[in-house]
Amino acid sequence: MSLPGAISSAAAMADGLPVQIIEEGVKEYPKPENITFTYGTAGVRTKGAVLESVCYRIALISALRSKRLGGKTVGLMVTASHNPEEDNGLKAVDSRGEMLEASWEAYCTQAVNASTAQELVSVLENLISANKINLSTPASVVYAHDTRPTSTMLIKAVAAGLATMGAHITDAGLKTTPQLHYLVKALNTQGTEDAYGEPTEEGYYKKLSSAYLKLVADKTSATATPPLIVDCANGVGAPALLSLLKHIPEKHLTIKAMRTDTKTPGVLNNGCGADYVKSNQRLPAGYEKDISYVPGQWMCSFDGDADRIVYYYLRGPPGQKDSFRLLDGDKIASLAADYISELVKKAGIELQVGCVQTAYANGSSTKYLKQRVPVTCTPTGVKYLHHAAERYDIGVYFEANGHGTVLFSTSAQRAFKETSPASPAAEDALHQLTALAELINQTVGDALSDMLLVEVILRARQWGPEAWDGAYEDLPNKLLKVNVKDRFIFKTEDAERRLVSPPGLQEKIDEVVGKYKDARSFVRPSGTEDCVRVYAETSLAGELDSLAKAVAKLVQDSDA
Ligand code: 16G
Ligand code: MG
Repeated sequence: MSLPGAISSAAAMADGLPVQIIEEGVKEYPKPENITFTYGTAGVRTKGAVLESVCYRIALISALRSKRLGGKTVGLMVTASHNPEEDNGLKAVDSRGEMLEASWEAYCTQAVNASTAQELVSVLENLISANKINLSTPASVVYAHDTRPTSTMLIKAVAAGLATMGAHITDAGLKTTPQLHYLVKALNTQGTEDAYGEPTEEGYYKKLSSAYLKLVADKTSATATPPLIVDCANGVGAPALLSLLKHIPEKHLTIKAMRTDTKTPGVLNNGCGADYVKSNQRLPAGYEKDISYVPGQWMCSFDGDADRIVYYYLRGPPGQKDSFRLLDGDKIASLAADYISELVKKAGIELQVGCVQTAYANGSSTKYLKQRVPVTCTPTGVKYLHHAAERYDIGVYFEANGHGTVLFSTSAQRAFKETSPASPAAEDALHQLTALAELINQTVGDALSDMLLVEVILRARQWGPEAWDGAYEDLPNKLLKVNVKDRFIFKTEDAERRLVSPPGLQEKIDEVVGKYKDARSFVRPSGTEDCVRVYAETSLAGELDSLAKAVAKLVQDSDA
């Protein structure tokens, strides 16, 4: 902490905000001119080099958030996920380990854009009075960062902001995003009957591995030979995976970790990682020569902060046309929802298992799921999916990009433990459900925990790649980016499936889509990049390009 005179006691703040120290902080971490930041679906995300002022200011807000929640611990994660290495970002985590309460996002945006210290103080004062925050309540914040080179400098600004507010701080160091979410929840439930786990990184590995070992102990492995090849995106998922594996005997999980270089500049997410594989629908660059391919070999990719995972395999030798097969977030959701709803039936308990997707979910996956469980569609962004999933007793949610998890309500978890089983099969199902609720990171999508979940189900089903892949055939689909003058004029309704603005554009899109057989297309502004995204899906592969281009052209023309 380099700021002089930082106060260490919350009580000293009873009379109001430490205005003088905030002024010094704003001077030490000046807001770059000519940049407008937005706190959106994934917090603030942009070039790491310009983010110190954002980190200092969001830290102030986090301390207020903790005070608002009666001193519970909240979290801050420094990461830009799957973005290029020079990007970075900051995301706030609420006390139950979920995303920051949406109504606070606007205050974050105002605070990071305030041009003077006075303006910043008045944003904070508005927040304090609108939320009736008692400044003398203590604050507690835990923060962590990924492997990006700018992370070290940015966590210093975070620490300075927290010190300004006299918050109790825990520097969790290098962590995956889901580990930070886990820590927040574990810290706040420690010592209660809902204790989520030991609030340490080691506690996280112990929780996941012991649940996994309970679930696979008596199963022979469908994936152990050949080993599962894991692309760690050269990010924080690499050390985390290696630490997790220390808790799991090799006979229960054999892994070959690839793209684990967290030191060489420029390699993070570069030609590898879940986003690269999903967007390009191909193997990580260089795999053709780096892996010795064995038929039936499973592969998966994490993203840069290890909160996404996609699986894939090859139907023929690497490089051969059409041999690459992707098993994305939709396929994982289908695998999990199908398996879990079956277990619930076997257990003989009355619980509603549901699935939550976004408009990006492949139409075939939605059809497959609807034949098994109720399905809800929400706008893009984890916070929407997460809250919709909470409405089911057991809510499976996944975005097609591989971010997702399963939420078990308190009553569901109680039912697993308290129901008297009617048969040995029902008893086994109840034990499995109990262990699954421990295995799955219920705070947020988690590549490590999701990977173990997939392994458990594949072993239970004794499935190889084709069997899982065969659940349904993805409809051909395409995603295009269109650069426009102002993406904020594009406004959507019906979970982003229809545009309400610019006027008349949706009708034109409907007309174009109507010309193709069983086709679907929608347009939405990106929440993380300055562009509009066009999604198109057709039943006939040969028609896909033409539909996607036609809709993209309509968007371009509307911007003229
Ligand atoms: C963020 C979201 C992710 C979403 C993506 C869409 C969180 C934690 N992350 O990465 O869920 O899929 O944005 O990006 O909510 P887009 O708005 O640029 O298409
Ligand atoms: Mg991520």
